[in-house]
Amino acid sequence: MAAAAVDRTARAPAGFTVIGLIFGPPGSGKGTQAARVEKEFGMSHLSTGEILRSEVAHGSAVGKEAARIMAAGDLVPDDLIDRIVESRLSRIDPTSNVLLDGFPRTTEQAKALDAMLAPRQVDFVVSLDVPEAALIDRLLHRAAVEGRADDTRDAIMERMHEYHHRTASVLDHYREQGVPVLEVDGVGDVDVVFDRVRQAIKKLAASKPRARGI
Ligand code: B4P
Repeated sequence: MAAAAVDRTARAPAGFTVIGLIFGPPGSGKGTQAARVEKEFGMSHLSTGEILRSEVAHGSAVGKEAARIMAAGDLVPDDLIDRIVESRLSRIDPTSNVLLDGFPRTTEQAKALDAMLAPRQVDFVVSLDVPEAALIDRLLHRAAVEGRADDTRDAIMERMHEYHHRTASVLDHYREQGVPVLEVDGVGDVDVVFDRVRQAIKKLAASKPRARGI
């Protein structure tokens, strides 16, 4: 029996002009830089961390499930986050450029995103590089200023562990697919780091036809 044909044109994410990811360990400045990239390149910014924190603040069913996991510094389950991202992507204007921040964080999530975007692929990954000691200092500083539930010393150490064991390998997934990974030094003043990010994206856009929509 012939397999049912899949109408890929019906999947909104495949229509996006450019799809970029901002990637890095906890505290590397993904959210900080994503806000600037969004403004500079007119991209729709989707942060899974922000979505989860908003669900927690609203006391939704998702928030109740995620709150304890996030406070411990663990990653929320892949199937939950995949459903959130798929639903949010389907609500974005398909002619937009999209910047995903904090997703994917596991190879399984990366494969789920591949399926959501097929037959397209991610166009680029910006990877922020910051030494662990500086990451811990930044997060402890944020703890003192904002009091975020997952910025306790124990939760920070668990987040670093999860990053090394489950998230770092996501970059290999994209390198194996030939997706450009733009490695950016994330140490220095926020504006200095952003200048590096901007130059890296502009250089890519000038050389890769698929990234010219930015
Ligand atoms: P996120 O919200 O993604 O948080 P993050 O990794 O800590 O922060 P980010 O790298 O964006 O750093 P920021 O700009 O804020 O995730 C939080 C949690 O949500 C995860 O631990 C997990 O539990 C859950 N989650 C999210 N996505 C998930 C997924 N896909 N799967 C499963 N679970 C998921 O910067 C950090 C601090 O540094 C700030 O105080 C900032 O002001 C400062 N800073 C930034 N740039 C700086 C610079 N250049 N110099 C000095 N300080 C700087």
